[in-house]
Amino acid sequence: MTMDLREHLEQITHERFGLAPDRCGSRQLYEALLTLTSRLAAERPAPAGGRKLYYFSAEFLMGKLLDNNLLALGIREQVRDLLSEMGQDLNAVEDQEPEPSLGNGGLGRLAACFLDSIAALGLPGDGVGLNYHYGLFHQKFVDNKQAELPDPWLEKESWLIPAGKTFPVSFGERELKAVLWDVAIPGAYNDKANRLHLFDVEEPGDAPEKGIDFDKTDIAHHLTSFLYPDDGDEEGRLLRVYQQYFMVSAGAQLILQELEERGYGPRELADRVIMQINDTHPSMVIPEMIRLLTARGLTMDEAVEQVRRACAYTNHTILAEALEKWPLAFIEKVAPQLVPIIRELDKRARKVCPDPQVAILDEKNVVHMAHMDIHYGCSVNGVAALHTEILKKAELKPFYELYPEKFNNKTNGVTLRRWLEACNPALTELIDKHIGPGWRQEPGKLEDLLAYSNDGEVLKELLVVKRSAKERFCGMLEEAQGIRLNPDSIFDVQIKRLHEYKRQQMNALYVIAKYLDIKAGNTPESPVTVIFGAKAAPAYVMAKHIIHLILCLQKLIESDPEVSPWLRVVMLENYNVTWAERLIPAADVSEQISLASKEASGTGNMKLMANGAVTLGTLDGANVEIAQLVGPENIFTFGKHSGRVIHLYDDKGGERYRALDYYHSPGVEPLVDFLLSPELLSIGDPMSLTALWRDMKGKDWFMALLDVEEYIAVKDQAFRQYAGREAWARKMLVNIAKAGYFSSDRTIEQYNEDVWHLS
Ligand code: 26Q
Repeated sequence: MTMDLREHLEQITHERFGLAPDRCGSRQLYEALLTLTSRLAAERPAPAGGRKLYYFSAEFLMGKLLDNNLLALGIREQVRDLLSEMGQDLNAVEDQEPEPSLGNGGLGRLAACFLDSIAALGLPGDGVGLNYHYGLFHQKFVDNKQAELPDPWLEKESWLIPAGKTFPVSFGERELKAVLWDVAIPGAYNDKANRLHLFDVEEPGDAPEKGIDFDKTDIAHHLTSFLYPDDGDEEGRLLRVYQQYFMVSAGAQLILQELEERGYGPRELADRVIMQINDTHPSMVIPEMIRLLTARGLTMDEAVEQVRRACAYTNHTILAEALEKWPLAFIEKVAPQLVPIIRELDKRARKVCPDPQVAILDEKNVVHMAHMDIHYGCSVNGVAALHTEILKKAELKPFYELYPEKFNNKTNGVTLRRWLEACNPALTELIDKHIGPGWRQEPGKLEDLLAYSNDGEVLKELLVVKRSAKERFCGMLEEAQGIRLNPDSIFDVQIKRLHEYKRQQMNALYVIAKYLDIKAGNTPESPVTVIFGAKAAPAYVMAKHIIHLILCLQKLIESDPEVSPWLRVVMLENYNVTWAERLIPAADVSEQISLASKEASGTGNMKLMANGAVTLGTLDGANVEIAQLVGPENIFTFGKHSGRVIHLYDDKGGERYRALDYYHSPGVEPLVDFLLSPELLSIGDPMSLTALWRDMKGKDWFMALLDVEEYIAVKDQAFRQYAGREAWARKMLVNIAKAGYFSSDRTIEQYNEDVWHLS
C-alpha cells in the first residue's frame, strides 16, 4: 500500500511540477496531496439504500479537509510516514490549505459533523448548500475593534469538483442558472463517499475593493458572494431570500433528477427521499417541491402529502429575532410562483387549526417559516433535551398540542474523528494505549477510561499531554499574533459566536474583578489566561462593543507588569475551525455561560469536554446533559435556572428583570463602572464603552448582572481546585470518558432510527 501511495504521489508531482516529492515545497505537496485524496474520494461509490437523505443548510462550516479526508480514507499515517521518509512534514503541508468559509457558527459546524458521521456510518446522505465566494468575512482587529474583510478562500486548486450539472432558477422576471459543484465526503471505516452539493451562480462577481459592501441588487453576480449579507436594509433582506430560493429550487430539482435516475417516479418521492431542513433558511423547499411535483402531474393533495412525509425540520433557537419571518411581498418579488402555494398551505393549515398563533401567514401578510415547516413536515426536533422541552412547553406549545407525535429531541453531537483523533494526537495515543482503539466506532467505550480514575500514573500522563498541547498552542499564537503566553497558567476558554445571550460580557466582568483584586494586592493561587475567540455579525452593534471591551482589557493588562504575571486576556483574530482545533486540546476550563434557556445546545462544550477541559457553565442546552453524565464533582455550575429566567421575561408574570437592581450590588457596581475608568477610557473608544456601560446597567437584556456574582465565586472556586493537580486530572479523565455520548455518530443513528429511515 505504501508503495502504491508513493508511486501515485510521485506520478502527480512529476506530472504537475516536474519534480520528485522530496524536491517539492509545502505548497506543491499540498496541491499534489489534494489531487491524490480527491481522486481516491471521487472514485468511491455512494452508499446504497432505499431512501436517501438531503441535508439542506445555509451553512456548512467544514474546516480544512486534507487531514480529515486522509483520516477517512485510512491513509493518514501512511502519508505522514511517507512524507517524513522524504524529509517532508505533513503538518507544514496541511498549513497550506485555506479554510473554507461556508459557515458562521454552531449550526454550520453541526452540519459538517453530520456529513462526516453520515458517511462514516455508510448511510446515503448528501448536503445541499451554497458556494459563498467571500465567506462570512475575515475578521481583523483595527484600533481594538473588529473590522470585516472579504475572505476569498476559494483557490484554483480546491476540493470542489465540477458536477457538470446546471439547473434553471426562475426569479419572476428573470432566470439564473445554478451551477453545481460537489465536494466528496469519504466515509471512515468503509469504501463509500457521499457529496456536499454547493450551488453557484454562473458568473460570480469580484470581491469588494474595500470592506464587505457590495451592490446587493446585482443578484446575478453577487447571489453567492457572502453568507448572511447585511440585512439592515430591504435590499439585503431581499438578497437573503434570493439566496434561499436559489439554494432550495436548485436542490429540489437535483433531488427529482436523481430520483428519476434511480428509476422512481415523483409519486415515490417520500418513500425514497428525506429532506432535513436545518433551521428555517431552507424552508422554501416545501412550497418549491410542491410546485415541482404538481408540474409533474401530481394533484395538490398528492404533492402536499409527499412533501409532508419527505421533510423534517430542526429548530436551533428560541430567540425570537432568529425565527425567520418574511413579508409575502418579498417572496412575491423573488419567487412569485411560490405565492399561490404558500397561500394554499396557509388555507389548509387554518382548516386543521383556526388558532392564529399557528398560522403560516399572519394578519400583516408575513410568512412564518417555522410554522410552515411544522405543518408540512413529518418531524420537528430540538437539539438538546432542555431545548426540546422548552419548545414543547413554551415556544412551540400550540404546535406541540396540535402535533405531539411530530416532536422529538436529538441532542447534538460532534465528530470525534476531527475533534479528538485528528486535533489531539497525543491524547488519542494515550487513550489507545490504555483502552485500545475500539472507542472510534463505539464511542461509549471511552468509559473504559474510568477504570483509571485512581491511577496516579495515568492522571500524570493526562497532565503531561495537556501541558504539551498548551505549549504547542502558545507557539502557534506567538507566530500568528506575536503574543506570548504562560503555558503554566490556567487556560480559560470561551470560543463561540459573539452574542449577548452567550454572555462574553459577563466573562469580561470577571476579568475586571480579577484585575481590581490583583491591583489591590490579592494575587490568585494560579495565574490565569482568559482566551476568547468570536466573530460578531457585522451589523450587531452591541456585540462589537463587547469585542472592543475585551480587546481593551487585553491591552490594558498586557502592558501592566503588576497584573500580567497573574492574569492575561487574549482574543484570537479571525477565530475559525482551524483555531478551534489548535486551542481545544489546550483548554483547561470550558466557558459555557449562556443565560439559561437561551443556548439551544452548544457543541463547543462537547468538543472541549472530549479534550479534557472541565465545564464552567449554566444549566443550559446540552450542559444539562453533560452535568448529568459527569456528576457534580466534575463540572462547575452556577446561575439561575431556565424556569426562573423564563419567569423574569414574562411580562404577564409581573416580576420583570431590572438590571439596575443588580447593578447596585456592591460586588457588581465597581465592575460595570470600570468600563468608564480612566484606565480603559485612555485605551478605548469612549462612545463604545459608554454605550456598553449604559446598556449593562439600564437594560442587560440577557441578564449578565443576574448571575455575575455567583459566576465569579464559582469560577474562583474552580481555579482554586485547579491547583490540586491530581484531583483536577481526575475531573479531566471523567470528562473524556463521558464524552462518547456526544459523538455525532450517536446523533445520526438516532435521526436515522426515528426520522430518516434510510437504507
Ligand atoms: C435568522 C434570521 C435572519 C438572519 C439570520 C438568521 C440566523 C442566522 C444564523 C439565525 C440563526 C443562525 C445560526 C444559529 C446557530 O448557529 N445556532 C446554534 O446551533 C447549534 C447547533 O444546533 C447549537 O448548538 C447552538 O446552541 C445554537 O446557537
